Amino acid sequence: MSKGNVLVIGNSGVGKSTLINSVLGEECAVTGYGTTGTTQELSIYENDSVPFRLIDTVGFEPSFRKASKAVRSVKKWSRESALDGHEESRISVIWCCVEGTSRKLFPDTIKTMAKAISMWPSVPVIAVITKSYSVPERRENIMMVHEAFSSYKKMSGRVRRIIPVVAMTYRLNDEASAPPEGITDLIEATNDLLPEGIRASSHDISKYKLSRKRAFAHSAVGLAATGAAVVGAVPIPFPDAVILTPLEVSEINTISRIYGIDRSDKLVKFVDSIVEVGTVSTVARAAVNALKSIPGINAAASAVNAVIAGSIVAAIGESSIFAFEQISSGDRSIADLEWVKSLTESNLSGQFISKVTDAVRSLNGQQDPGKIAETVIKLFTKYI
Ligand SMILES: Nc1nc2c(ncn2[C@@H]2O[C@H](COP(=O)(O)OP(=O)(O)O)[C@@H](O)[C@H]2O)c(=O)[nH]1
Ligand SMILES: [Mg+2]
Repeated sequence: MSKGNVLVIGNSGVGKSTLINSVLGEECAVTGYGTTGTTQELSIYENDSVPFRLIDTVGFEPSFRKASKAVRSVKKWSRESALDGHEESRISVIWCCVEGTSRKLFPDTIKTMAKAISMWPSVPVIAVITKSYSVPERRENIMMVHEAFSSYKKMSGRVRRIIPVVAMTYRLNDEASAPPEGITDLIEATNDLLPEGIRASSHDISKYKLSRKRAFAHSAVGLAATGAAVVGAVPIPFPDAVILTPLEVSEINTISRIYGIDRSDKLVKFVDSIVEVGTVSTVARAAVNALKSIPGINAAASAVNAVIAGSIVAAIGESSIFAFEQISSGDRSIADLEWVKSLTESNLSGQFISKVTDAVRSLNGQQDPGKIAETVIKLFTKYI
């Protein structure tokens, strides 16, 4: 398959590698061809689902001397690949990465980027604002980047889009985090800028975007389940599942943001409805009782409780992923509280206890919260 090449530039530490990982997924491969001798300055990644490679300019630094070394490496890569008979070594899009957490853009950074992109005169540019954790500051960040880039004639006409992103969940504290955001917009915008012959169909891009959202949502469930395994690890009979409420609210809100659901009173009611089902602690009690009566289970009470807590949060997370997918595709309404309640209930009954039992058995007393989360997630995940 013919592919485009996206050049990713930005100072070291700005988040290029994290961004590339987020766009392509962890299963992306480092491409082999044409990189001999340039691996210190460049790493090139791709996967089968996206019609572009990502070229990470590892050696890009604000000093123009270092940046130009990276630029030369890219040029060299293009040339050598072309000589090798690879026609697809032309740069199709450039991502200029700047950090959203810094309040001002240093002139040197912009100047170096302007010089670097002038080496590829007609290639469209997307300005990517990385680490854009603060939603209220986003608009200001976009203005700042817009102004900084407009002040360079060479750049101003070339920046087609300014996209703020969070590439990886950023944890503010136990109850609040900034989930990945902007990544699927960036994928779509980049595809739109590719030459026609290479561009993926909108159907394929939608499919890929959905798979990225699922990956982000599952990782959010993983974080929440790990937190639950920590909170739940107490040696007394399972306490009221209310102790998991803050974690669950944060988990469900995170998933709603990943699926691009607008904040509204309706969303608050929707989230409450899911949590309410989880706090009906009969679920946990039933699980504890069931586990007690099964011969051969002799894990410590705290280990069992940690598994139950992790399982409740994992089950709620899976219900939420399913629910928000249906809502974002327009198949269901956010006002349909009865539907989401029964959906959540079904994930917390029936098979729930047998899944928890399996998890307790296979963990065999291991108390590491990360391990517990990993095990219960496997049992509750439908899509993988
Ligand atoms: N939580 C979080 N951390 C990030 C994000 N982007 C970058 N980082 C962190 O910032 C640091 C530098 O990122 P890296 O991708 O290595 O930057 P590079 O030098 O441009 O490749 C690393 O510690 C990353 O974990 C993000 O979106 N979320
Ligand atoms: Mg890097």
